[in-house]
Amino acid sequence: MSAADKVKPAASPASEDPSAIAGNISYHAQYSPHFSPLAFGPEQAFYATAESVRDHLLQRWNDTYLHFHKTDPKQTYYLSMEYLQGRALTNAIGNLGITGAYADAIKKFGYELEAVAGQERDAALGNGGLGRLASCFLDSMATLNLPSWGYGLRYRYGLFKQRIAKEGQEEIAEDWLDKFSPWEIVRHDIVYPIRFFGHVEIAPDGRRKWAGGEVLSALAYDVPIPGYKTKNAISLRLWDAKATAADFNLFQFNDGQYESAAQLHSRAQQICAVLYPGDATEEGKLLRLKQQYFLCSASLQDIIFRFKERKPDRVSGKWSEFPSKVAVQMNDTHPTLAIPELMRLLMDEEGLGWDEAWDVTNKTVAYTNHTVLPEALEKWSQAVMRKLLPRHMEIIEEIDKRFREMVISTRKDMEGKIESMRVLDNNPEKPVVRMANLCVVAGHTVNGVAELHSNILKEELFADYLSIWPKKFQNKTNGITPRRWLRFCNPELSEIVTKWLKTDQWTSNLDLLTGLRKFADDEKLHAEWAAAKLASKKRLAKHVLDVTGVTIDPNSLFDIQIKRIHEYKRQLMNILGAVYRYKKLKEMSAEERQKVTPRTVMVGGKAFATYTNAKRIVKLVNDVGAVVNNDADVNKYLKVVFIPNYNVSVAEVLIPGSELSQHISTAGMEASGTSNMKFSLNGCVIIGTLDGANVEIREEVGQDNFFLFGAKADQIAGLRKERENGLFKPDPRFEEAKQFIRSGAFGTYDYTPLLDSLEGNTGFGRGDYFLVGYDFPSYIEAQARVDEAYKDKKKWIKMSILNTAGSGKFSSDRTIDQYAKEIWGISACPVP
Ligand code: GL7
Repeated sequence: MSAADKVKPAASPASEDPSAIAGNISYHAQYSPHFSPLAFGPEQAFYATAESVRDHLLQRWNDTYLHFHKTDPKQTYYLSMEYLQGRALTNAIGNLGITGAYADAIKKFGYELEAVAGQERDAALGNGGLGRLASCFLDSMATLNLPSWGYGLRYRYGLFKQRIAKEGQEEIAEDWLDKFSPWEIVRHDIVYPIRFFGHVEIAPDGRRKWAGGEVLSALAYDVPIPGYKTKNAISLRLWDAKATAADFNLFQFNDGQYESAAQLHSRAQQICAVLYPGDATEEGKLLRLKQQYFLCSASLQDIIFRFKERKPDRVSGKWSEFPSKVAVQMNDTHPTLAIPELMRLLMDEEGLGWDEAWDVTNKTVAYTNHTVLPEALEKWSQAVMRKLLPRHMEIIEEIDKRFREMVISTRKDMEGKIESMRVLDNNPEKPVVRMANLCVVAGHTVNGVAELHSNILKEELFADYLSIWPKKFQNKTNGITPRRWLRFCNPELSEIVTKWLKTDQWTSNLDLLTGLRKFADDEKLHAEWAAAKLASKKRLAKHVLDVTGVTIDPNSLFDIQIKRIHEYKRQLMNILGAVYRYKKLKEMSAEERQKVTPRTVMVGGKAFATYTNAKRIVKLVNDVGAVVNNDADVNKYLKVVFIPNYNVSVAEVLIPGSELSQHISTAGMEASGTSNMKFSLNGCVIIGTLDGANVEIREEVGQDNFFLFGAKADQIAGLRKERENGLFKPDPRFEEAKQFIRSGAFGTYDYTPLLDSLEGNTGFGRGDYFLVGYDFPSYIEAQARVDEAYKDKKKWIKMSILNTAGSGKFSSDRTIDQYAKEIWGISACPVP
């Protein structure tokens, strides 16, 4: 007998009664064919519970689909190559308001909800902030009842799993579909042909027509996204690539040529195999471009299908209606091919002329820029584009030509700028298509993701376009969903917030948090706040012990930096600071040490597999930790821990337990950052530069509750010049920290190349391009202010409360509401 047999199975979707829910879980345990009926361990309990929750979701998903169909509102389609969904169970039952009922139901099988939820694998179909933002946006779209869907790719392997070995980071394929995902529903009825290669023909009616090449199928998988306290559930539609039976060469197979018989099948598998295939090789580049086109073509065919489905009498003459029914948002340049693809579908399939197709396309698509880093602004080889997508290349050339003509005929004064503004870069050595330029030229709106970033776009990156289209550029400061990032990940603090605000409405109206300000000095609140923080710190300490074997002290200051490892994010500055701290501790007497604020420095994040310096940084953090944590003289006062395999569910443990978090990028380089918002919301104080959303966070929480340091964005270019001219004089503390590492204090690994990147004016080191040396002294001084502030417990808790109280602006509900009103022109469409 399995544990599931304790409860009588019930096939009907569970109500909110724990016994009925338990019956439904038992039903899924026994009648879903995934596991032996004899087994009902925590893992089986998770899958059965998830399938039971899915029944609720499907009901809502269907109702929402029908409601949108009937009312035919304008709908937004969010195109993104990345979604960092994380786990879904806790979030789903939380949004549906059935957490208590499910917790009770699961107890009937002898399990705790938390343990069962902990069995779920993270869906990591993204890299970092950009992908997680897309997932927060979906949560807000559903919660605000907006008619909007997300489109993405169903990668077989998501972002790699990180393991820390002796040599540093190792990457392992993340098999999130190893068993199956209980949240996705395969839609065998939703399939579109996707062509690659081939050539352009002129059809008998004179239209241009793309023909030949290879044709694969895009098959839809829907992941229902429930809104919080609403009946609406929207769709994240993920495409998988398939070849058909007709593509299987039975003759060859019977002849023993197994591989060539299934060639197209294996090529189809490659398309959705991994997120970010390495693109050092030509094959890798081609595959990445194929992925992008696959997403764009399948999504646009589907969007047009639904446009027609909602009103079958819509005739092709009515295409001018399309932009009043459809908004397409491109999440960075990755889905730029949506532009030529929509043009192609409208002209070649639907028979529109260029001008009409262009007008429809322009009114439909908008583009969000997420970075100003030159290496992230995509450029595709014209030759590769022409080979893979010959018809699209023609369309892009025509867009480029018409743009140039428009500038010449209307803006004589801009003629000198045309070469840098145009879509094609025809440099004979390396002719490319500039995707960001294509987005700006073709889209109706371009936005940045924080005030500072949007200003940099207007004043620098896209300044020339601004003078042509002054109204095209907007700012939409990023946000995070308060459900996942406070309500569900930090139940202790949430309860306190609800209690003191006397309402739980803050969960969907985050501005209400300002109501906490008037209690910022209340001793009773302080006691409760401190107790909640300590509970979260203990949970965090347990995680650290489980994954690293290092014991950390919950009474020390928990100082965390978690994000992708990148030189511009300056984890190296953090670790140099820790090295400096360690050296000073070593030099102190035992009495002197007793006055020191004990600290646990935690760093987590993945380094891109081929990014050598980032991997060296990971190794350095681990090496420093190994020495410091085992040094009995000082390890009461300092520990340094590298948290392996940082992902969404690890963040959900780390952020609630944080007290200080580091957002210390070189000013002007971090477009926004979103974990800074999560930390601040959870009552963590930030040490940071005036970069990205830090600027706005500091404004909202108050400058006394933010540890600021470092050069400002408008100084950076000048400082780099200074370095190039040999005018920079490094601070002795900076030299001391580097020298200590060079001396071999942290082992025999050769850190010379990494440290050399901070030296010199040019060459390998790029002359400390990220200005670690320049900002180091003010960083160390800001850290000293942190140490002092932390000694005054009352002061610290007040700062913590005021961070939470000032976080209202950073709800993704606010962000999405602004997109809906100011870019998309859509309104709520709640299921009655
Ligand atoms: C990013 C930015 O680097 C990050 O600052 C921003 O918060 C995020 C969402 O807008 O987008 N851009 C980018 O390419 N990645 C990001 O995280 C990977």
